[in-house]
Amino acid sequence: MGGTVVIKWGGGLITHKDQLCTVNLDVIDSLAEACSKSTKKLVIVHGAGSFGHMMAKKFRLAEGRVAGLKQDEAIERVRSDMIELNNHVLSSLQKYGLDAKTFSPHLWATGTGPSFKGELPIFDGVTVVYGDVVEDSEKEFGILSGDDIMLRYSTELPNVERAVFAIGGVDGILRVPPSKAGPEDLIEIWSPDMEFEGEHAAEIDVTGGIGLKAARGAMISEKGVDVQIINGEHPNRVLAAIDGENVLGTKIVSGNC
Ligand code: IP8
Repeated sequence: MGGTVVIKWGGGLITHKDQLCTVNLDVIDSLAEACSKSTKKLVIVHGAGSFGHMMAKKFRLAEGRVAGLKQDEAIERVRSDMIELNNHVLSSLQKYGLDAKTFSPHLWATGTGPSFKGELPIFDGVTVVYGDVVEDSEKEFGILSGDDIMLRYSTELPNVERAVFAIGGVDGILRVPPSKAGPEDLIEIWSPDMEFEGEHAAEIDVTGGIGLKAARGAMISEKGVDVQIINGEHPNRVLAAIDGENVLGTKIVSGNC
């Protein structure tokens, strides 16, 4: 067994983002199968997609308590929808023979953003966590993105070899929005001093889209951990990225090297 690899399964990859609570089981199975072929110790962080963002947006959950909105019901709904999505992830991992255990963040994490609090749970087999609605000492509650969870796991666990962000629909960070991009627009090595015109579906997405992944990726790489963003629809790329082989995608470098 090699070192640890922390991998994000993007919410837009594992769900159909524009239809409430619709899961993409084929993609989940192909990701689980790819993960089962690696000998690395894995931490899997999955996003929310249509299981979290739509309700969170409607009830303004990322802002914390807002008077006049039925937010308590919405919090329970999003948490239970996320457990449902996580159950799909876990069953698929088990189907491919992986011993996996989930730690729901609302039970161990508080606060949002890169310095959220809580001791990071870890399991001997595959550790699974996800973006969630968590308590917050100032706002009462908020949305903790899987991208922030990626940051802390990738930089605080010992022996992390690399962090991989598997996303849907694109091969990595593109110079121009995906709708206008050709293959030549893929940025193969990105650092924070390079501009790109990311498309962020702010009308659906309550966290940060590709911009947040790039920002957290840069913070991870600053600590000396390799970071790659890849298209998770290609299982061969997922396995190659986990194993540290050369693969089509965007490598993130901190800018200090
Ligand atoms: O999709 C968001 O997590 P992300 C979590 O990883 C919720 O940014 C509940 C919207």
